[in-house]
Amino acid sequence: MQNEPLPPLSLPTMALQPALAALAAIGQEHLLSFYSELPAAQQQALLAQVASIDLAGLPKLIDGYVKNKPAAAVSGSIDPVDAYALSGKRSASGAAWDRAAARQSGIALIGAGKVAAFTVAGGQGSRLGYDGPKGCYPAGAVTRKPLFAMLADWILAAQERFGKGNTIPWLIMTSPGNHRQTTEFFAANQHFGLRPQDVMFFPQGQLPSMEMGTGKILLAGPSEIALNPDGHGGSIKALYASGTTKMLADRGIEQICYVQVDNPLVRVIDPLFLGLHAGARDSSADMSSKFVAKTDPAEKVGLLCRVDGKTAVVEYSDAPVEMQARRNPDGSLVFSAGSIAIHVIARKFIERLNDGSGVSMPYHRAEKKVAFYDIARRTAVTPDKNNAIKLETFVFDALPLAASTAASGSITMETDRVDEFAPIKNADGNDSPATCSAIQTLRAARWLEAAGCAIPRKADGSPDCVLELSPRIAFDGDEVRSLVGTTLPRAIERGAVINLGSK
Ligand code: UD2
Repeated sequence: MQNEPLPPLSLPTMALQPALAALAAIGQEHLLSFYSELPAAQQQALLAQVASIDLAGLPKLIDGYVKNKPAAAVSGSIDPVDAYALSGKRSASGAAWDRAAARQSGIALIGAGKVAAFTVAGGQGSRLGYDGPKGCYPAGAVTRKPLFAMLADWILAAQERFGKGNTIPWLIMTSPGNHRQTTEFFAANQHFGLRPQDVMFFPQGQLPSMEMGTGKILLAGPSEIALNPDGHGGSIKALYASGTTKMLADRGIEQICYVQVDNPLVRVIDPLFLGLHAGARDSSADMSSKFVAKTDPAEKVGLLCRVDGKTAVVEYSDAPVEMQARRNPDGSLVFSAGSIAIHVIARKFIERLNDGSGVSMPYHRAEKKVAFYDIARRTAVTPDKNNAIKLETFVFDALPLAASTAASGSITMETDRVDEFAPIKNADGNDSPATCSAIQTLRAARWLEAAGCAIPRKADGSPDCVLELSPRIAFDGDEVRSLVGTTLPRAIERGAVINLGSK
């Protein structure tokens, strides 16, 4: 657990002879081919990398995922989830649910200091092509605020409204590759208004990239093993191993609000979602999820469903096409719960998954182009086709490990796409900075219009302006209603570019 200033990451290390013996036992001794030629510091760093790999578990991994492809993940019965739908009804039974009561329960949890925010920010962001941690990317439609600043605003907004003097800690999972840059960015930006002691960084684990076919671990250079972050599922282990869950327990924090770094619209701390997850008669679900309704069966998001009676996310590539296309009589999709990677996770659930009782997350295999150092030719190679297998774990694979009764295991809540989902994944096209800005504007325009503010619209119906509305000014559409005509304008001019509410 680290606040600032940050020392370099200290890794456990290993002596040469035991490292060589352990590697030779599993046919990976080539990793030390250049050891004797390296300066002492690089020798030590290389041995530390070796020590970070679970060598004993590697042969099983290579056999199951590299030399062979695991069988398709989905088997058993698959049913739609019984969601808390936006309509105010449960999707399976049609029974009404009490939005206001759930929200009040969530507010009480925040006010009692039982809630932390958590952002997974260890990914490599390779699709965006941005040179730096993705959270540093300028995403504000008007202000160009970085993603981290926009997420911080949501935390501050919740703290200001519901904290009752308690601060909300923000946990940030980095990866060894972006840890230093991330922490320096926070320090340089005064932690975006949060108290430095409330922002806690910890790096996720890494897994080696392995040559396709052989399972040989690749070298990235003579003194460096090709390692990749172990996926956002690595957060389940890293939260515990870093001492973060212990710190949370010491602070009396029970719930962890999990969000991704790439979605600046996400209501990081959502009283309603918290209340549904944990508010009922002091009992808490283990891990809960938000979703948006899919309208296009081909949309590439995981599908929240019940697999053999347990909540799970089935990746779009693993779900039968026919199943994804099935429609209800009213035309809506039967399997419509598109996972947008927003969860609340009980601290006790993370502790249980790490209690040594052998629960483990499955790995997912991806064939990738990985630059490597050719040992025989002593040269760096940039492949032009897939040459390696990367393995990752996914956080949503913890869902089926939750208790199986709906109440204590997992609840699923629908949210509005424009209200809460505008991820930045690609440089252009879908899920790009341009679509993210457009959705920020659209959401502000909708909320303002519903509150009686005049919004100029283009012929195609889209807002003819650029708007960015800080959550610190308005947490939701209801708050906008009370502010139009005072803090917020009654009308927006055609073509205007307005930052509504910088703080
Ligand atoms: C994820 C989901 C997808 C949908 C979508 C919503 C998977 C496989 N798919 O897609 O179903 O919910 O998000 O936006 O998850 N990260 C780490 N460490 C890693 C890898 C990723 O911290 O080793 C973080 C990353 O920084 C980001 C988040 O996890 O905040 C998502 O990663 P991604 O961009 O790889 O996920 P994506 O777009 O494939």
